[in-house]
Amino acid sequence: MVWRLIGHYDSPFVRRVGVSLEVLGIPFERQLLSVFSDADQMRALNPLVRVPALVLDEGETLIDSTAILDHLDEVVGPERALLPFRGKPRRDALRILALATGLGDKTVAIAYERRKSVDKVDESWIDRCQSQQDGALAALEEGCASGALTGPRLLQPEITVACMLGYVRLRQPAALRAGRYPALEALSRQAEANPAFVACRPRPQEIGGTTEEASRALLRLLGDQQSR
Ligand SMILES: N[C@@H](CCC(=O)N[C@@H](CS)C(=O)NCC(=O)O)C(=O)O
Repeated sequence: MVWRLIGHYDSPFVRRVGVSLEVLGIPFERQLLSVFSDADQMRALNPLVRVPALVLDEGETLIDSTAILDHLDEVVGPERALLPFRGKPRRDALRILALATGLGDKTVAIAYERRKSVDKVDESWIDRCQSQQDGALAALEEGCASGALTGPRLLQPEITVACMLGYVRLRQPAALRAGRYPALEALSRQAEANPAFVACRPRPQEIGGTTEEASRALLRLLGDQQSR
């Protein structure tokens, strides 16, 4: 039985697992469950009712993208692993991942806050999340500009940063004003053209809204300036 990745690719956490599976050449299928409309089925897979989850062939289910990626690296071994095995390269990679996943967390938090009715939305909370996003983006831009993210292979830091940037552009494009983060924009452009990323583009039904809204959102994710 082939492994089953649970979740939509509009989630950057699901997408980074999908891209990693593609990069490593591990076959998998996907089950499009929503944490909102399929909450009961999701709870059976993950008591936290969150995506991603990865169901292995023995029926064991892994939850949380970091734990799933750790397993993939263990399966393929240190030569092909997407994270350096030890020492300073590993610590540096983990710092980039912390900044990138934190950026994703803050963007998800803002998206969920905006799901509330307008009179309940806490703008001061959103401001705080946005300043945290700005801090993470500035640090990632610095790391990327200094060559920390431009190795010859697509590794976990590049995969995760690019997935998070795509998600920010999808749900909160104003946070990534054109020209502000040139090194990150270049990384994202290059990653989105990679076959592993192309294979893990969210389809309209994974983005939501009307077909036209979803198509515009996908163009935004891919870096198209006109569709903002
Ligand atoms: N730390 C988790 C974060 C996953 C996450 O935030 N997933 C979101 C979708 S992007 C989710 O399932 N949200 C539902 C919820 O938290 O209620 C991971 O890396 O897997």
